[in-house]
Amino acid sequence: MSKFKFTVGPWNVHTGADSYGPETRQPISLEAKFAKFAELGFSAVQFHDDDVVPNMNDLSEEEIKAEARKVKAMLDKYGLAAEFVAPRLWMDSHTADGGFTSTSAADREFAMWRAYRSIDIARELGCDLIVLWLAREGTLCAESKSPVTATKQIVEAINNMLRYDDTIRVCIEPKPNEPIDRSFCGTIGHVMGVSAATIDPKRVGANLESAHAVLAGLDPANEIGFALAFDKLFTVHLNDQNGIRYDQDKSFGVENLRQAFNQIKVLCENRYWEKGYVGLDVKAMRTTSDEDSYEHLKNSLEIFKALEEKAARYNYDYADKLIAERKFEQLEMYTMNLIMGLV
Ligand code: XUL
Ligand code: MN
Repeated sequence: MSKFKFTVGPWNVHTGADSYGPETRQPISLEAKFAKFAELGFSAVQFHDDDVVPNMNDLSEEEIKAEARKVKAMLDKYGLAAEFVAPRLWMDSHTADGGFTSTSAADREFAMWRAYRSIDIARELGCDLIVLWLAREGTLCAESKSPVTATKQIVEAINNMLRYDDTIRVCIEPKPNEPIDRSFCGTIGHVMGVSAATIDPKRVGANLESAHAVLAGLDPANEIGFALAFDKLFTVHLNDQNGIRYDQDKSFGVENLRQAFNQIKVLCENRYWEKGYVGLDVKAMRTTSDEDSYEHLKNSLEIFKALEEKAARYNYDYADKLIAERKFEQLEMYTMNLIMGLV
């Protein structure tokens, strides 16, 4: 039995299209996804604003809330909670140059409108968390934006959200690049700086995604630890990534098992299960068939739980003794043996 509660987004079951080719699988309805998520043992669902209300740009504020209530009823039917809502500030023509840091004032206003509506939707779904994956808050042309102005714009956008709702929490999911060349807020360290500069730092935290840390050349477990040290790890997106390439969203643990183990180890040592959900931001390979649309989720859960069991068996007395004697070769081999199933 895992101590953790797991979440997933509708985008984690997708049709297989990528930048170079069309769909390879049939689309699946939101309700069918909910049914399967519940069957697989997920406790909650993560959403983009337009996963909940697809045509939201064309609707009034009241109509958006009414649509969100329908999705809430569907969640209730399957015993699922909503974990967070994230404004999708990268698909719309208004966000071609980003949202909060766009060079167009009208587009910055649109981004705030979507952020406020995301809060409204979160409230209707019964959750208090907004995730900001700042997809295009950076540059393609380095000279197109001032990094000082842009950083202040991000802080101000978050302040506006905190003012709009007294109890909502906001967390940034940092990523160093892709789709933009240079991000303004690429690591957990950046997020902590932005958080500290807001009007209510306690309500502004981080969502660490394993693959994004790897893309930044950093260790995901240390990034998780850095946020935990400030009590700012509001959620996680666990997955895996083969080095500094395009964002791969591989199943958790399939590239680097030791790195995956250490993410779980730091989460367990800090009783993260009392603080937040474990989100699995994983995607199926393009070659996956329709009938295997959920295999990557099952695999990620299975690997997580197997590593959690190993973390629970970690012999801290033995490890402490080795650390005191600086016998790090032995400590490393003990850890490897545990992961390999030899102890
Ligand atoms: C992008 C990414 C997104 C966010 C949600 O790399 O991870 O799926 O997690 O907006
Ligand atoms: Mn993510």
